[in-house]
Amino acid sequence: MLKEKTVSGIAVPMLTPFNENGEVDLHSCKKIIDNFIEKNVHPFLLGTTGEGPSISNNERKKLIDYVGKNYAGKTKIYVSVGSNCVKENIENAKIYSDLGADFIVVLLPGYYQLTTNQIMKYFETLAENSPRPILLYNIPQTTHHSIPLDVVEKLSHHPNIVGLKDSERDIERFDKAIEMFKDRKDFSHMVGWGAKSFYSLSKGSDGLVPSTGNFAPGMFKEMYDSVRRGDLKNAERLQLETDELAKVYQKDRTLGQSLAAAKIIMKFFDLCEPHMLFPLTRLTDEEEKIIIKNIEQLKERIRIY
Ligand code: ELE
Repeated sequence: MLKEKTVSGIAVPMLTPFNENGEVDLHSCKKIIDNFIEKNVHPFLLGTTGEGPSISNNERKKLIDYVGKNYAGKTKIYVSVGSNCVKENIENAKIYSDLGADFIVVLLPGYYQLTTNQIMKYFETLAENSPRPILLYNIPQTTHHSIPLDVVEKLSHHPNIVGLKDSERDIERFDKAIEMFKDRKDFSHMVGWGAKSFYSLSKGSDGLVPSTGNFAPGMFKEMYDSVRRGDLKNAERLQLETDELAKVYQKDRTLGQSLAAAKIIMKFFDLCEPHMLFPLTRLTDEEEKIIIKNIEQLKERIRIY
């Protein structure tokens, strides 16, 4: 039986809000997810942007339980698994599915160098054991492995594998993958590279996973809708504007520092406090002030929504 295409649109890799004790702050989760739902985008929990790998198992379950209980059926809930222990990933895929996840987004274990066959077998094992469909998550920046596209192609025919979320910053790879999957009715290409959102959508990608969507979800939804209806000019304008927003927290920062900076912007929009989970830490007061100043200035020129 042919799978149907189930993954498209905008899934925002949600920054996880914490209180000062490092516990997940559910009150802020509500504000963030209500805003997503208002803008018609979906939450993607426990990803790279969400400090997923730093969060304890109990806190992860608390978050998914809350989101499942309050939002299942109202939005599509994506949740990442990505420990180096395969057994734990299988268990978590089951637990998260029971708690309300619609899709399990699977990272590669990054500790040992894996062969192509091991990568293949790993994803097949997860797909066979996950009660919910899985997406392959390619992010060599953190897992130190790139999932080869011919492996993705083979896996794409598995009945429980519905898409690729690609965050590898390699434009040739993007071109090849989009060409490979754009006409497939049963497998999705999701873009984990904010700066290439418009480019990829206009070539045939199915959707976006942009970190800037945490505080500007409506702008990405409008970009997506604009491409779908052929208004490329408007979509391109939104790309340029969201690029400017991304620069405020990403330019000249490590990935971890950029997440701390993004939380300052979240605070500016009253969406959450800027607490980070150790080993990531907050920025200095001086840096925080500069970010606020920059975002205030941008807000004069760009409608952020
Ligand atoms: C993506 C990229 C987002 C996000 C996750 C994600 O957090 O798990 O360019 O910042 O939008 O991997 O990191 O890229 P930008 O999937």
